[in-house]
Amino acid sequence: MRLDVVTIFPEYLEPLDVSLVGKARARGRLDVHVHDLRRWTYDRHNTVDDTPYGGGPGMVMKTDPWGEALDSAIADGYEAGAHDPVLVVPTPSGRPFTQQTAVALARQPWLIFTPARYEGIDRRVMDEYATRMPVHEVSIGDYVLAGGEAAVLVITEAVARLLPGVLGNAESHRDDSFAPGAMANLLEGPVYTKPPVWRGRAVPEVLTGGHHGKVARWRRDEALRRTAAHRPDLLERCDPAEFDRKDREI
Ligand code: 6GU
Repeated sequence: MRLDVVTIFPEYLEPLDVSLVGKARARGRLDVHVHDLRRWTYDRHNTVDDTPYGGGPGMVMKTDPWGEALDSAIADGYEAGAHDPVLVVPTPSGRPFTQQTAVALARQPWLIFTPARYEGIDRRVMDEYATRMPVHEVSIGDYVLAGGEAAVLVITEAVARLLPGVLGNAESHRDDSFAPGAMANLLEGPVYTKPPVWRGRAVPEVLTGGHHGKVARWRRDEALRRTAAHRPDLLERCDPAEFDRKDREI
């Protein structure tokens, strides 16, 4: 997968060299290109923003630097043999970014991120690129960040770990909170490892008993308990008949 990021803070994307995403790059699963938006400015102050038409507070990012930066990144990508770019626009006014979005983006060969600062990018930029490629405006939650760069890191990590050959164990995202399947819409319950007793606290007996059916049912019940406590809204999406069916298997 090719990733392009156009930003006025290229150094903000340095964590993409680290950890899982860094490994995905080292293994050749991810090809990351970070571009400095200010390269596409021609005045002494490298201006990327201006006052909003119609008045109001804050500044709006200008059309020309974005247009030139995106044209350049797109041309580079095509020259390198990439196909079918998808534009991912982080914005608090986007559609919610969910595990479903991550799965959909992980299937794409090429993502171009446009993290903005200030009050956002002049609308005409995305209207223009939407005529050439899919444009997904996404929000990572109901709060306001100072800019989209942190959202790019979040989205990239969620997507990269889904790419084939990136996670050590292909099974490790099967039981993820929000992964599709029997545990869909449930949060993951508690986990334990050695030693069997720590500061007088023993690991739940069922986990050391070797009965896989009982373990599965215990994990499901703990997941339900945790979901009820932390995300009661998710329980409404569960189908109790599905649990009954699973229980009969055990
Ligand atoms: Cl994607 N960007 C910004 N600036 N704020 C956000 C966000 C994105 N998602 C939630 N808040």
